[in-house]
Amino acid sequence: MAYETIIVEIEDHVALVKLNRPDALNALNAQLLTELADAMGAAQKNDKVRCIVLTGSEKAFAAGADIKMMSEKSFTEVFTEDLFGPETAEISRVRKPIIAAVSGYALGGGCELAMLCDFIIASDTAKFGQPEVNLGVMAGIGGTQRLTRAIGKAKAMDMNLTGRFMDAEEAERAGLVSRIVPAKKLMEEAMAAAAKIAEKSMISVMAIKESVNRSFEVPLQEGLLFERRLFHSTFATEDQKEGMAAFVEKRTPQFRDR
Ligand code: CO8
Repeated sequence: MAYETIIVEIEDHVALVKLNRPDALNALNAQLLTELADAMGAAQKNDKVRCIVLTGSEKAFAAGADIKMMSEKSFTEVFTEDLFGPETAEISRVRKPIIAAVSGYALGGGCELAMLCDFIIASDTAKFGQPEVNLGVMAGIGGTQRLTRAIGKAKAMDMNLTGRFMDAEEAERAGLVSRIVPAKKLMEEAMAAAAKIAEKSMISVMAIKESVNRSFEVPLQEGLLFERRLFHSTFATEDQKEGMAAFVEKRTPQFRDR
């Protein structure tokens, strides 16, 4: 598929996916989400890709779902086409890690898209918000669900009910982002984090992603059992033998994803 609203570059083992609707501050429309889901699916299938970085522009990661596209839609339309449901579900099924590198606005669907990723590295200019309430609607891709799990009820209610923005420092304090870096260093930091992940055994990496995500779906004892069994299963891999041998022999492990 040829893309018009995103740019994909594969550098070493990292797929860098850049949202590219500068005139609309990367607002998410049907075309962009279809292309993004396609690119994520392709990255999942591409054996060269071991980690994905999703980013926007310096001014905006994404300023939300495209309000102009949605403004005339009826309930029947959004319900029957399940607006944004299939594409976002496809992105959430990607098993390789996805890092969101967020600069500027990450609002509404933009904040939700960042939360669909596995962790967020934010520039010091990042602003997060769920301002849908100002439009007479509400969040629809996780702004009341993933955000609540990430930052707790008090702040999630505050963000969703008042529509206020949260700066990078507050977002880091609240647990929404994993690190803040100066705007100029954002891509360098995100690509370095991706390169570090790309050095690991993909089996460990995918199992870790699956296990952390499982913690949101099941009670603690079930999650701990799931985690322990996955841990046990890593002992069936060559990479476990290699990783532990390398530690004992004081050398760098050579993982082969086996
Ligand atoms: N949709 C469409 N166009 C947008 C959007 C958007 N979300 N955000 C910005 N744009 C456009 C503007 O209309 C403008 O275009 P034009 O030049 O043609 O008028 C251009 O981008 C630049 O924007 P501004 O001139 O407004 O730039 P400012 O720097 O003055 O302001 C803001 C930046 C504060 C980010 C401002 O643009 C803004 O408030 N944007 C809207 C933010 C918003 O409300 N986001 C939530 C959208 S609703 C949503 O995300 C729902 C998600 C759930 C979907 C669920 C489906 C299941």
